[in-house]
Amino acid sequence: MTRLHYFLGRGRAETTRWMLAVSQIAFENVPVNTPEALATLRATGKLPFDQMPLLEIDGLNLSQSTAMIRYLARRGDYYGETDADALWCDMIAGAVADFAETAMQAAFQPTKESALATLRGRFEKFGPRFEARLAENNSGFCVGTRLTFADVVLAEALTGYLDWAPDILADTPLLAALHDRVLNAPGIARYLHSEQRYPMAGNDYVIDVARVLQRALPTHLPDPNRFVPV
Ligand SMILES: N[C@@H](CCC(=O)N[C@@H](CS)C(=O)NCC(=O)O)C(=O)O
Repeated sequence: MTRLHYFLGRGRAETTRWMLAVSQIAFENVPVNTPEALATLRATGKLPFDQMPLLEIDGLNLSQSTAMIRYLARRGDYYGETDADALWCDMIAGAVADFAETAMQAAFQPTKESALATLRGRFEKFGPRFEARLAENNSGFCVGTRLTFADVVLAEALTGYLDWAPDILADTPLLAALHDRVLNAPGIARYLHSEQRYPMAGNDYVIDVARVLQRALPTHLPDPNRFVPV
């Protein structure tokens, strides 16, 4: 069985979940929701850098979310047709990682207003560039003429922005169409409606992460050092 070990939330495991979903690979979310569970996982020796997520698949222990999505892209033929396609997939996925980080950090911001301002600023930088790439490629996909992992991670990141700013794709119709296309891919649609899909991160998730990692909370939350060992 394919197993994905992570907190009870989307975070850095979510792109891997979308790639598993599009590849129609059944998987189990293994929740790591206590410091003890993390210590036990670390003691298995399966985390080469002591970090989550961990993906157990094909008898391998995969670390680093960017390596996971590329492994799944090669495995499922979502890396384009040519070396040039693969290069474009990597360039776009790299830009998407920079863009997605802002959505991932939004729940950790002190107010909804500050999170939204940061998200809108980041979208103004990257949104038009992704739109231009889709216009240039002119196939409805970011690379070549069929779905690649670049499309999947871009749609996942856009979902993170849309959760906060539902109007954000109003002026980028090609991006909006790509987002729809990926969300309607059979494996993705099924996953998004399944119990495996975690809700958008809120304070509960922020607190859970700090508790599991025994780290300080963002300073706007009460008693920010409550999980820091004394
Ligand atoms: N670049 C890594 C980042 C992994 C990472 O920072 N994981 C965090 C949880 S989201 C973690 O395990 N932190 C504990 C640590 O670094 O010791 C990836 O994308 O997988």
